[in-house]
Amino acid sequence: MERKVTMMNKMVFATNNENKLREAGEILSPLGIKVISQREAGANCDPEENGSNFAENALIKARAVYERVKMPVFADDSGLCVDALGGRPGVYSARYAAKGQECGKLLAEMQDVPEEKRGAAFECVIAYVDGETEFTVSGRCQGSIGYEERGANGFGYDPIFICGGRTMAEMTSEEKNELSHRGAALRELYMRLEKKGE
Ligand code: ITT
Repeated sequence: MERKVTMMNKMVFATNNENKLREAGEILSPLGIKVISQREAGANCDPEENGSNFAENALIKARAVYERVKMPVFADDSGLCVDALGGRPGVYSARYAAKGQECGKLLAEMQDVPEEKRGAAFECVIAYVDGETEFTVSGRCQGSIGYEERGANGFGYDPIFICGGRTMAEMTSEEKNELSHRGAALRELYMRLEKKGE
């Protein structure tokens, strides 16, 4: 991926999550896109994410921030979908457990689930809105749920989500960006924007 998006190089990421902002900056700035937070753009929106899937929630956030800032905006909604829990917590991640207690709650629910049934996927949908166009792109990362928290370089469910033998929180940021659901969706976003600019 060597070409650069030239027609627009500043985009607002509609999130309040500092980890997501850092990841997006690391992935998009080498591609020529400067990511600024909604706060830096003068917005402070936190709309009710009451959609029934990731795409609906991502669009709710992107549209709300676009109305405030009137410049290109993207928003993500992401979460963990666990096979043994019928896809939960999924889109309800943020409402599933108190912040910082996600891993403990999930580990407790999974304690009797055998190794071969511990499959899960991180999913991410990014919505892009610029007043003329809106679209969504998505990314997915397949893995499994561990039995304990491992690693310090992560947030949310990273310490219990295992991919290629390590938890996401045991990887360097560069390794996580390569593999992650949000990394995949951000690269997809870049490709869609590049096509749009041709
Ligand atoms: P915004 O809505 O402001 O973007 P949020 O933290 O509420 O921030 P989400 O609703 O998209 O974000 O995600 C809900 C939770 O899902 C999040 O707090 C994490 O616990 C988990 N999650 C999402 N992406 C993750 C990732 O890359 N690594 C670990 N956990 C993640």
